[in-house]
Amino acid sequence: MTKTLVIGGYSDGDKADLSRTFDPLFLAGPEDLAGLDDAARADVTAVAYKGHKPFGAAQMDLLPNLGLIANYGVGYDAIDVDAADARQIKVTNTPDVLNDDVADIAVGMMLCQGREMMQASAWARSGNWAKNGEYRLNRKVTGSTVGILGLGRIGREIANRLAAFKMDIHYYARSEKDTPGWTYHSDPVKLAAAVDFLVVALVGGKDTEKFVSREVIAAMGPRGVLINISRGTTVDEAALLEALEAKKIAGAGLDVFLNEPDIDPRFYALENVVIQPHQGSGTVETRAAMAQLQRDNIAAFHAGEALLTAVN
Ligand code: 8YV
Repeated sequence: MTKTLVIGGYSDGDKADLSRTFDPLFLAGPEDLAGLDDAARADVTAVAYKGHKPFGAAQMDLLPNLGLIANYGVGYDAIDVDAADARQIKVTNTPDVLNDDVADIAVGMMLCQGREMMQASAWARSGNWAKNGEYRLNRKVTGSTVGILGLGRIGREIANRLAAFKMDIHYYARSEKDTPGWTYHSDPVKLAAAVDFLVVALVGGKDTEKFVSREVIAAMGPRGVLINISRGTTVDEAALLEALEAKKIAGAGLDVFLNEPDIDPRFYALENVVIQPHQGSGTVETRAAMAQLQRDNIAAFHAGEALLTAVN
């Protein structure tokens, strides 16, 4: 009775690594749990979870001997931690190892958005550079004012990078931090009104749903650019699409969306949006570190040792 149920889309390398240490049973998604017979489900003591589909009470109740859900990712909003607590199931995640990559993507999207790098590349690739002359002038990024919503581990990495871009750094967090030279705002609407770039680095989940509200988006104004590397749920996406389409804000750089990967097709028509396919942590190095941390948590659980990065 020490089977590890591995749920989600893992690479062949990850699957081989999991198979070396554990006795895995692979499933594509939580919806496949119902297809397992009672005996197979009773064998499962740990779940290695990857993905963003909900894993809640209904799924947990299908696994009567489950003791651990080890999430592949820092954000564990897909997992109902209250339901896990009620069943004495431990949850772990993979914090810190991905901070650099996610921060890099946030800064990259700011540069791409301001400097129109996607459009400029397409324009050069068209072969008409000589005929059309210089690409149109665009927007300076260095020296802008930036607002970071959520100054957690990833938010700080973003702010540190932008400090090197000589930016005036403002932030919202639940409480003021020891950040000499950075300006704290307790009100996200006032933060949005004070900055050129608004970067969302909040945790996902119910508490932050539509935190970037219609009012916050309106406060950004016509020069405002929204960058989101957190979760699609943190932004009122209907309000964002309306503001982008009506050019009430200047643009956006988005790595995360509601209903991803089936994102709202209205985004495709917007030239002022840089779209990334939720690839913030998607480097070979970081995904290997995330997978290792997930395996280390599972190994600690099976050995009865302290979990490395426990959530509950
Ligand atoms: C995903 C992420 O986990 O860590 C997070 O919270 O959003 C990502 O790193 C990754 O895309 C795997 O699903």
